[in-house]
Amino acid sequence: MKTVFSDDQLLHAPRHEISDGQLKPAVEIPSRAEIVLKTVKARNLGDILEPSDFGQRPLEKVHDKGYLAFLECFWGKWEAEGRASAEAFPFIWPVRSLRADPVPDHIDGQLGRYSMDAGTPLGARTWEAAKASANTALTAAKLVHEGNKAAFGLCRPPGHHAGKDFFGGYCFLNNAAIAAQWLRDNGAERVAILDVDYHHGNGTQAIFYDRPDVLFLSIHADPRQEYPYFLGHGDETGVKGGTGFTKNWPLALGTDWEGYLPALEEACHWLKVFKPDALVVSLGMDCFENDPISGFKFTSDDFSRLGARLGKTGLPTVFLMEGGYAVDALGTNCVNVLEAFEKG
Ligand code: SP5
Ligand code: ZN
Repeated sequence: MKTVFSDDQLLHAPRHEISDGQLKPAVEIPSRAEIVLKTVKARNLGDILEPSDFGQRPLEKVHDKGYLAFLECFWGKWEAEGRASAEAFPFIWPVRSLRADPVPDHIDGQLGRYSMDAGTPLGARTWEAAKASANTALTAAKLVHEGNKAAFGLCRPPGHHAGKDFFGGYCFLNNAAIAAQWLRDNGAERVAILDVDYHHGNGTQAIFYDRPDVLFLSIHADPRQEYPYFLGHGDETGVKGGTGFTKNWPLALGTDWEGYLPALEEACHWLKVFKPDALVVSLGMDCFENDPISGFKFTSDDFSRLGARLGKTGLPTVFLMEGGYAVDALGTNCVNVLEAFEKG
């Protein structure tokens, strides 16, 4: 399987996140990509390609133009105001009874308007890295469109929490949504997204919630107990024409492979019914038992089991990396999925 990656994705290098009432060391860090790349090479998964530049158009098909302009211009404004900090955090949000529009002129207002949490700092080169990550996803999608059975977009920063007009959950551009939309625009009639990151893919779900052409399936920690807390419940099944084309499997903290497998089998059943032209997998490795911020119990071998099961679907598949914060094991767990997919 070919892997797509660009060094520009390392330019987003957050120092901190707000967690447990403190500024804690960031967990979504460049070394995540580096260890996966190293393992892809060590295990000879296949060629490693630089992404092509797809320009602004595929980003605009998923994201709001004002939001994209905000991401692009934010750091210049931050510096122009003479802020001392190396990264920016939002601290106010337009919750119920406050207005999300008009978008404030002030950058602190804009930060809140275009974000969902305080765990996702914006830095000087975040936009470049996020764009490179989206181009990596698009290039992987194109490889599958051109007839490769599968491809791996080594995306970082991740994407699945990012919505049409907000960043959060370490995500800025929704790589999976951008790839799925590009596949739709290039001949695929139906695209399925299977999100196996430990956290619910709220951004991806919301982007396709009213659409029957993109099936969204997500298996994740129950939002009653876990981030992102405000989406990903079992009763969310889509709206309007999209009714029935979103399915969620919220699982209890402590879930292991045995507890996970029935949900995975159901998700694979719906893939069979939907018959997509292509599958996009939002591939988080944070179900791992030693993940520092997560509560499932996957072993490294369970990631091979996951890959083998996905391989059995026989679908052309675009793998895009999402979360996974046990850095030492991240390469092994990720390549276990991809290798087993190819063998299965
Ligand atoms: C892509 C992805 O996996 N994003 C995850 C974002 C989760 N952010 C919230 C992290 C909260 C961490 N709190 C940890 C408490 C452990 N004591
Ligand atoms: Zn996650």
